[in-house]
Amino acid sequence: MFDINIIRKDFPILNREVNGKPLVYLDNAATSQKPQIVIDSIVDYYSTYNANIHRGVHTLSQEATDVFEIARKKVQKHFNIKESKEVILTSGTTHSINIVANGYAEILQKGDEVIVSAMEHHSNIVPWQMLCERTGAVLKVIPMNSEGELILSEYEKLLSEKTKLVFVNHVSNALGTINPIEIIIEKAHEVNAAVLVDGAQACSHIKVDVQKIDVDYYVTSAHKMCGPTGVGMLYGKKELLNELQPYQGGGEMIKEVTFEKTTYADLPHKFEAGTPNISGGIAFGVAIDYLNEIGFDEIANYENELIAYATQQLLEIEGLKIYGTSQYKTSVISFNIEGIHPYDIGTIVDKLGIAVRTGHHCAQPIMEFYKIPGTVRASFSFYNTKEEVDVLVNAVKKAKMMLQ
Ligand code: C6P
Repeated sequence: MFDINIIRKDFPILNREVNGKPLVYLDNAATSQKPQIVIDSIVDYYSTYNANIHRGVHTLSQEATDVFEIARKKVQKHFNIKESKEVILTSGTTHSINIVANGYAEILQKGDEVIVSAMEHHSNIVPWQMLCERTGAVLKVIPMNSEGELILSEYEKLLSEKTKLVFVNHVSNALGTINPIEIIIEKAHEVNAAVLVDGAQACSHIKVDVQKIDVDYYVTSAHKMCGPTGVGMLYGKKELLNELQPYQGGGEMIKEVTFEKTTYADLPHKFEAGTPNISGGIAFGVAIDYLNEIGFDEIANYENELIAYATQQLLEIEGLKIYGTSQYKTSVISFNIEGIHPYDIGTIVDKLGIAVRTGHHCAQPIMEFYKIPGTVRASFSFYNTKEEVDVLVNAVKKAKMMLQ
């Protein structure tokens, strides 16, 4: 049973006030709030079994190693990953993408082509541009339409035997569009190109089965999924990850080191140089359990109701325009009011206790497409309420009155 009142009690931060008003947290696409059980798991690690992992024979080290590896298995199970060695625990989506992009520096040849979409976060653009500069590969872009949907017929025209990689987000952080990644993957595989899907905005709303969608690399951040910052996942098919050079050298990623030559450890350790974010990895596993206990179908149903209500209420405000109007959307509403800068709306609603993000959302090409400086982005989670939508709508109306 999805009971919003019980769920809200799990999140201590939701009790606080901001500027003398109850906090209305609508910046979930930037980072989610954390339930007490996730916070407790971090405190528990540091209070009772803090030690470095994979290194010591002593009891604390073994306890910490066991719990960290259990967390890896939770990630594996959640995403239906075939083998736990295919789960690389990274510092987050950005780190995961850079590992793969760096690995392809040794594989791509001058004149090879890679394809990105027009609605990517900078994290899924810049590392590939750097790769193209290093290798002489050519970056092509899948265009989008004014609803904020990728134009698949144009994508198909870009694909050829020269295409080596396609990288696309599962859900756009600035528009909320859910991209048809199954079709994108299938078409890329027809020309033997590998696909990396950036799941940073998808994994708190959608339960992803990497084997079912047959994706080659899937990346995400724990902090978008009620977990802590500084930890995330790189999933890659074993045979592909084995072909990539490690991104960083250091402790724990080696088999043998001499001054003449170093051989690398097997997966996943080859890509996990140095002491990892141990408490973060453990808490990531706890967050995954927490979300599954609530249930992804329940989360999606509830959030869909919330987004439909918020969209309808906001559209009643004259001059308000929503960017990202696909019918396939998660709970993000990006909007502007004619003649008002998004930053000014964000500042006024903050005075009323409401957290939204304003600006380009690290997705400047989208803003360039719509010819706008940025948007106000309200992003909802399963712990938000219809009453909070009303607070937002009233605050936006007030801001409009003050600014126009
Ligand atoms: N988007 C937002 O407010 P990191 O910072 O590595 O955890 O995630 C980067 C990232 C990559 N891809 C997508 C689709 C994202 O949305 C993000 C993070 C936040 O939209 C912070 S910029």
